[in-house]
Amino acid sequence: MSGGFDLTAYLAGEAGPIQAALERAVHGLGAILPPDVSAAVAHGVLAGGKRLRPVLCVTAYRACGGADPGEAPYDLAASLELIHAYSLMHDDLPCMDDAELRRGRPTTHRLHGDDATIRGGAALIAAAALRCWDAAVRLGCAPPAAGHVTSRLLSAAGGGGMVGGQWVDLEGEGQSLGADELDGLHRRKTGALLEASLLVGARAAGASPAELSGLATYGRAVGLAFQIADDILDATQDAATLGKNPPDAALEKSTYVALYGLDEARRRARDQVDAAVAALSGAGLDAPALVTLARYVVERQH
Ligand code: GRG
Repeated sequence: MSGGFDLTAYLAGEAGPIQAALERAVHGLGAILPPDVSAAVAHGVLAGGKRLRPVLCVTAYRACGGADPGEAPYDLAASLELIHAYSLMHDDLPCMDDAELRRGRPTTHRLHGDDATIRGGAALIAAAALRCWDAAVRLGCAPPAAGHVTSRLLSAAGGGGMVGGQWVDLEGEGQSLGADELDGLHRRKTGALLEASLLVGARAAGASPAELSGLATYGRAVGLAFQIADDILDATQDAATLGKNPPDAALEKSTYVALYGLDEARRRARDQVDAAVAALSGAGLDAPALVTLARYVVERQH
């Protein structure tokens, strides 16, 4: 419990409908993909994860007045997690981080092979876009608005966002990046999709320009806080607790802990959380779930 808002109960309440939406998506793909690719997709999407992106999406949807009680908000939110799942499946491949463990389990390619993982990940990108568009229309968005919602998702996933950030990250291995370079890399690699999670939900709810701008500022600050917290966890916890292997140090990646030290990194993460919360109130958004989620992002243990 934090600030009177019970985040644990909130997340537990969201877990079921989010999982059901992800199962609908995986089931839909199962009907069109070969069995080995389908099995890789099922593992990559359904086997664990905090579901932070879909939670941000449905929470922003409601904070901006969205009131559809059915499956559509969760199908919209699932589109963010499908992009996230593909990115982790591909990130763990031997040609990228060559990881053996993710979410406490063997990575998708270790279980289902590189080929099925590459193909399944690629299929998830288009599936996410289709699901996002379809859910936005079911939520009452006219085609131009549904197009805006979907382009928000895809621009965050693409070269100007996550893919571009990943490329800079891989190029930067073995080099020591400065503060601006590190911020820029993580804004694209991690921050863009977190920000898009909020804006996709908000836009589908017909948010005002002030709400969109407040949520964008919140999302950028939470994205940075999330990454700093990730680096702190990576530097302070073992692979079994983290459920992830290898650590960033083994990949010679630049991190906020290496740049600032642990104490200063923690202080910067808290500053970002304060900035995120201030952006919500500045936009007139009364959203205790988002305030508590911002704190959770830096206090989490995995
Ligand atoms: C072709 C260059 C190129 C890129 C392809 C692989 C890829 C696209 C992008 C990788 C992006 C990536 C791995 C970003 C890291 C995001 C991140 C911090 C993941 C961990 O997020 P959590 O903690 O994970 O939300 P869970 O397991 O809870 O879902």
